Amino acid sequence: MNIWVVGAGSIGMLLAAKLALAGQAVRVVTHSEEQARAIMDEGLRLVEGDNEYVARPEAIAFRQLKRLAPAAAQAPDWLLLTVKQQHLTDELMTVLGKWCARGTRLLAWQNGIGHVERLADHIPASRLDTAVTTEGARKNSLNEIHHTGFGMTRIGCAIEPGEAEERQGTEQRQKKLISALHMAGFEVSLSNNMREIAWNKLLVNAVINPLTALLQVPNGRLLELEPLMPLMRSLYEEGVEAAHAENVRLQEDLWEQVLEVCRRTANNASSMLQDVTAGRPTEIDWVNGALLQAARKHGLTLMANSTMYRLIKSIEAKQRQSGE
Ligand code: KPL
Repeated sequence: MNIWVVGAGSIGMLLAAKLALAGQAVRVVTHSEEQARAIMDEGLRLVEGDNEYVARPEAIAFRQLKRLAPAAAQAPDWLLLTVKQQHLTDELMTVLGKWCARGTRLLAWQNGIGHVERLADHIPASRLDTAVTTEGARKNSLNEIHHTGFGMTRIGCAIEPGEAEERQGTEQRQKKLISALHMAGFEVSLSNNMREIAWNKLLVNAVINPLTALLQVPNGRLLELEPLMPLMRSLYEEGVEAAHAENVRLQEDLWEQVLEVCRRTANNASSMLQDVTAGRPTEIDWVNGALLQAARKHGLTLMANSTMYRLIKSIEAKQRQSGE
């Protein structure tokens, strides 16, 4: 299969490396030309347990991709969109939309919520899928990725397909991608309720991500800080309130799952901690910020989530000021 991975951050590099090692034709679309060159010249290194592998995907910078005229003959089967929410610009979505008009399907891997609505302005809804994953990875350099925790991934249509015929064609293509992901060593299943799955994961991220970023600790340490537990619980319960107001059904054992993710990914630096450490903007607007926005529509106030939001926004502002 011909697969393009757009966004060479931790999840993008992990997917590109493992799919290429499993024999798929992979092209990575990077932000910088420097990163594309590093991958082309030296390959994409994957560290997994005690093993190290070198994958050889093709790499191209977004600036070059923009210059290519989309042609059906070269259109990939899949675009795996792995940029963070803050990098989902109109320009990027417009370029990807042109490829999707040639028959390509797009699978969006963003954390949080809100991206489906933005993508649907550029990509036909019938070609748009979303993924929710708990894979853990850390980018060590421009061309080295460390697979820090094996997780699970659910994929499915971003918006439920209408016609039965369309549904069948879609499912066949999704199953083909799932089989490629299985061969690459990922645990993946198909879902027909991605909105619900995204919200369930959102509540996990709304507890773990801001707290790990503020306290500068890996996920597992949250469970060892006794004074923190009531705050974790408040963040979670406010999330439940917002989800119910939005008519989203949550898994009954979701609180247990929050704790389980901390245990299972104990040594992981959450994506928000990685962003803060690197001085990058975070995904707070699409995680706790998205909860606040949903709550506002129903006249709800989420005190704990609002405090997390303001603290992370303040860190971002401070980093911007010291970078000026
Ligand atoms: O999704 C994650 C993230 O870091 O964004 C978790 C599940 C918290 C794993 O680190």
